[in-house]
Amino acid sequence: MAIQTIKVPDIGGAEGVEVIEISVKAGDVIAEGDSIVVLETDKASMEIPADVSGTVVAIKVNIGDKVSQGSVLLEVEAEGAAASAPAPQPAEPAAAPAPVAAAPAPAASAEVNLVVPDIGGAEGVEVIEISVKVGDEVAAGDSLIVLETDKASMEIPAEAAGKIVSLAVKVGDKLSQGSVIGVLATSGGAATPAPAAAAPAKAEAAAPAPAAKVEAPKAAPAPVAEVEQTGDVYAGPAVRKLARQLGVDLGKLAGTGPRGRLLKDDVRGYVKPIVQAAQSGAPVGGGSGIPRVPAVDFSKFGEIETVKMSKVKKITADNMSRNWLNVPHVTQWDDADITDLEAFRNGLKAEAEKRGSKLTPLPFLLKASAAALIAEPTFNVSLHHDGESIVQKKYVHIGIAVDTPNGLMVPVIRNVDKKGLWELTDEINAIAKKARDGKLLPADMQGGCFTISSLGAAGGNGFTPIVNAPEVAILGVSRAQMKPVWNGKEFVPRNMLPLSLSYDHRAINGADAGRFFTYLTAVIADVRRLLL
Ligand code: CAO
Repeated sequence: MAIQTIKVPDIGGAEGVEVIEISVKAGDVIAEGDSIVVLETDKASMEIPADVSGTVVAIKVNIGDKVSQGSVLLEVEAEGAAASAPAPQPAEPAAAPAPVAAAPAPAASAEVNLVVPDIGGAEGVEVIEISVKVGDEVAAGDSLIVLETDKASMEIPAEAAGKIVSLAVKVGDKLSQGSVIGVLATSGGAATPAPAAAAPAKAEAAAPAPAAKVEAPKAAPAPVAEVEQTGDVYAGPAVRKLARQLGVDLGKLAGTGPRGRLLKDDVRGYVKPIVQAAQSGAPVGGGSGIPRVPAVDFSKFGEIETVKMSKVKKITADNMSRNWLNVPHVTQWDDADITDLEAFRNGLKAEAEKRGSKLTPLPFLLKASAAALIAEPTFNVSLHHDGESIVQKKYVHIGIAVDTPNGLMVPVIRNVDKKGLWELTDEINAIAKKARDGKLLPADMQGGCFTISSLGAAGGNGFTPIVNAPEVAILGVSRAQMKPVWNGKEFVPRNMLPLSLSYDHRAINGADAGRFFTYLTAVIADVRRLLL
């Protein structure tokens, strides 16, 4: 077995830097460039990427440990290393220069160009985030923009303190060394910036150059490596730092950046309502003020096993509590007669098979719900966070609850009102598969106006679905069954679909809900009504 150690590379001469996060555990398979630990000084945080691929055998540091260049972080059984082969020496990553947006030496207070420094020779690197806006005051070391290649993302911090006068880039632009990011009016007495471009690591004696942020492909592993596959959290150092300053657990947030990357705005968006609620005098935590369920040692009563919740389950749990506590729910029940719909669907089954798809009642329910949202627009709203307005939506996007091995996911089907049954069928099948494969992107789950939670295949007569705020209503679908229905003269057997409609009583009145439900069940009972 060929064991290699991964050590702290050159981190700009910083000594005794704290380990704030360990992104891997023993047994994990890591690839070269994967983030393994995050270090933080009082000025900067930096991700240390692996310089070898393989299986983690042992973690040699703990959170809170202080490390310096050369400290051993991990032992890794190197990939593909033959059992008999001599253990290769761990590759010592070369010193990685810190990327800083360099400005020519300014006078005490002057306007200077912010330019992309040496980024390891990478050309045409995409801007994926702009962390500042015109007028912002930045300190030396504050992140200006984030660049991302297909291998790594890197933050470009300001070399000097000052005020952003103008920005010359936008998200999606492709930049290389020397590209102008914008203009900075330096503050008097600001840190003397390094000469333009190639600002080598030791730019600031006190702040270790965020060496891990630099990509020097040939000499050093990728900086600020993507953490998507190695840990729960995909975020750059500046976002992590902000989260730590505010006490936010990034594991609880869903990123809205490219490929689910967490942005500073995600952190701010999470914190803002909590602060607003606190300032308004309302008790934080949804206004519940309810005592916690006491902790119980279940092992006293028999054998137990404690299993960590997946990230999806944790997010779902938080969302459910938030929605349950914030939304005054009302649930109404009704049965829709799907005898004719089922006859129509069964008649289409052969055609569906020929198309290679499976036609269930769900696309019909999507279509009918879209029509009901248009007929009764009070259901297609969200409450504005100012507490004084209603946002009326002119589009019809509907989420479907999908049961996945990781937990409940709610991908959104867009413009349901404009799509036909086959298109919806294909889309449901594709998005449900994507959800079960764990490949949904944040954008796939955003923008819903209404949700359908179908437990029809599982069974049950009815349930009270929880509104998926900021939506204001959700339809629960239970198992259809034949029931005797009085037609005015006699009882006839009809295939009845139990539906439960939960809604936010702040946005929707019982009378609105009655109209919506009557319309919905009528359309389901006779889908020809969709043509009217
Ligand atoms: N009554 C009776 N049968 C039903 C039915 C209903 N209401 N709804 C679906 N069925 C049948 C389907 O017709 C299909 O049977 P056939 O193959 O004979 O036609 C079978 O049940 C299986 O359907 P399905 O579940 O594969 O497909 P779907 O389109 O109904 O649902 C999806 C797709 C993705 C919504 C579903 O797979 C799923 O994940 N449901 C769980 C949703 C959930 O967990 N909700 C709870 C959220 S709150 O915890």
